[in-house]
Amino acid sequence: MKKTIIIEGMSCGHCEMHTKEELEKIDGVISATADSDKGEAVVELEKEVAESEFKAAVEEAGYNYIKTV
Ligand SMILES: [Cu+2]
Repeated sequence: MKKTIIIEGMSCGHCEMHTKEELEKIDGVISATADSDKGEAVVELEKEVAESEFKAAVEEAGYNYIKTV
């Protein structure tokens, strides 16, 4: 199962790395990719993860969580 997270504030590869690392700390996230050009991250999940977990991870990385689609 994959979900896309809309994020504001990433501007380069370092931002993508921070976001990826924080998202991959979440229990249930197998892997994450982040794209600063698109302003989004895609997470591969092994189980349901609450949207609030994604929000907390994105904010911990230092960016603005918009929504999960
Ligand atoms: Cu950056």
